[in-house]
Amino acid sequence: MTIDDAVYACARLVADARHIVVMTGAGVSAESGIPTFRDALTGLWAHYDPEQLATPEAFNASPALVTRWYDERRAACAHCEPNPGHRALSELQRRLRSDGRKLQLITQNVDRLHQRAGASDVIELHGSLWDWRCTRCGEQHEENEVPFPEYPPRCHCGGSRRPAVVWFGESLPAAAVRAAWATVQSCDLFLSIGTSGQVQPAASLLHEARGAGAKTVEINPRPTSQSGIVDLALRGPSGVLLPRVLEVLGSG
Ligand code: BJW
Ligand code: ZN
Repeated sequence: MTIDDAVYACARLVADARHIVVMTGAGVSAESGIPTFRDALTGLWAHYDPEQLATPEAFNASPALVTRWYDERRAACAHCEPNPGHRALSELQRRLRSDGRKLQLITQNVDRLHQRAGASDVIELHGSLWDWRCTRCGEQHEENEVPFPEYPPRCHCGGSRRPAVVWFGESLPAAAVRAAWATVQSCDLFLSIGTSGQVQPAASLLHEARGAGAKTVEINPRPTSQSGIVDLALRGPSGVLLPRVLEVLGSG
């Protein structure tokens, strides 16, 4: 199948669906200039493994180092803009809604670029770089100023603040899990975009969707561990392919 055929096939699935769930990963933000989670870290961070840094153990051992890593990523995100892939998904969500249909976004990303592109009701499975909470009193704040004056940032109670993201070994936010698993049970099309599908339990949502009888589509420049089980795979960057799907839908 050529890429044009795949784009048309995807547009047909979208046109026929009533309830679409889109699950995104770091790849959807790559064209905004945000490195994917498993891309090599650069500069000061070149010697670190992101899977080691994104853990409660790393934070407990080196809170200044870990909070600085997150603060630098937060500052980098503040200078990035949503790309045509984010905007195409928001536009599709608006179009479906005006048609009495539904597109529910579920993201593993912590960058908030879907929301900045105008998407609404985004389920954040792994939290956000913009929310921080105190490890002593538990108070949570949205922090829009970058950078912090010190690492780790301090709460008024004297405790250390940590990013309200989900690290390895931690539970996902209960409300997000409930909402994500519930919406997938009633979807008829599931799109997995820009994720390597390596991290659980997020990766299992595609299996849940298949179990519920939904068609499944993957959009990714590279094959993933889930490529073998999807109904349709589009090989290429989401910032190019999603606007093409929208264009085909628009032309009828
Ligand atoms: C493009 C592109 C372009 C490039 N266009 N695409 C069952 C079996 C084995 C292990 C486990 C299990 N259940 C739980 C675990 C443990 C663990 C886990 O899954 N480990 C695996 C590594 C094996 N999971 C957990 O610990 C989770 N908690 C949990 O399950 O609690 C209960 C429990 C605890 C302990 C034991 C058992 C149960 C929590 C997971 C939290 C993940 N958090 C992170 C960090 C968030 C904060 C931060 O950003 O620092 O979330 S890890 C990281 O991975 C981040 C991401 O959201 C997540 C997914 O990564 P993603 O988005 O897929 O990115 P990449 O980089 O992997 O892939 C990018 C893709 O984009 C690639 O495919 C590219 O090709 C593609 N791409 N350009 C489209 N232009
Ligand atoms: Zn506090």
